[in-house]
Amino acid sequence: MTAVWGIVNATPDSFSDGGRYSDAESAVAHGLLLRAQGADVLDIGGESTRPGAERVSVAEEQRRVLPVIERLAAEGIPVSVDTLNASTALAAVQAGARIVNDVSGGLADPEMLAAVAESGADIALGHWRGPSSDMYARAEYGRVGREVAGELRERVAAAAAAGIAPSRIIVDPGVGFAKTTGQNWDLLRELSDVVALGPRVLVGTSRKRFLADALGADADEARKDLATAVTSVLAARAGAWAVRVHDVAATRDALAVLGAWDG
Ligand code: PMM
Repeated sequence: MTAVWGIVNATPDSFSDGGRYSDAESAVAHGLLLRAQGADVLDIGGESTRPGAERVSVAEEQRRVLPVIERLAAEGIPVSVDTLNASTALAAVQAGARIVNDVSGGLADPEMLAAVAESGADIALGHWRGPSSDMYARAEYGRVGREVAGELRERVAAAAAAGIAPSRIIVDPGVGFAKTTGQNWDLLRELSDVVALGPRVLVGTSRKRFLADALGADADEARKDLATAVTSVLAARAGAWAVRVHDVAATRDALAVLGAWDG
């Protein structure tokens, strides 16, 4: 059965409900809800990597994510930390995270791969060609699946060279990162190139802009979540080991239907 990673944003106001909870408390409550809905892993992030998003300081990132990781990990829940920073990755593992989710595949912080090797955590290496601010300038591909797989192969080799055991490595094609809408669909269609690399494959399509482009400009969050459940099932069918989503309940249902179909 394909694993489901539930997205927990430890960012201010993400789940604000009139100030009744502090930001950390509402992120923990949201994580517990996603776990109850069937998330296998909770992915905690304190900095948005979306196009045009502002960077936050490493100290602020850690202030946001560490208390949330500590509380969710203490519940026995497998937790990953979504970060580009080696020092945040190390502190997160000390707080109980078992996986480091680096959308840059270790490229953003030169210390990242060595830090993860030392920590003993698993690592998800994303396909990335540079910061979100100008990533579309780098969206040039011949055959996107083959090129993404080739660049991920280099990141896997770098991770192994840094001392991370191959069994601890996960690869992610980086849907939406330095890819146009058409290239994202081509990449998903060619996911077998990434699956053929060997490591477990994680795919994140949740609420991304290319889905809205398929649905129409007026698509709201609920419609994008339904579309995400569909792409997550298709990714599972194409060999993904895990999908990273906001709406865990819908994706769990969709994967259960796929499981029934497959018998
Ligand atoms: N996408 C985002 C953030 N983190 N991590 C992985 N492994 N894969 C992704 O595709 C990915 C990610 C950006 O989306 P968000 O802002 O909705 O979380």
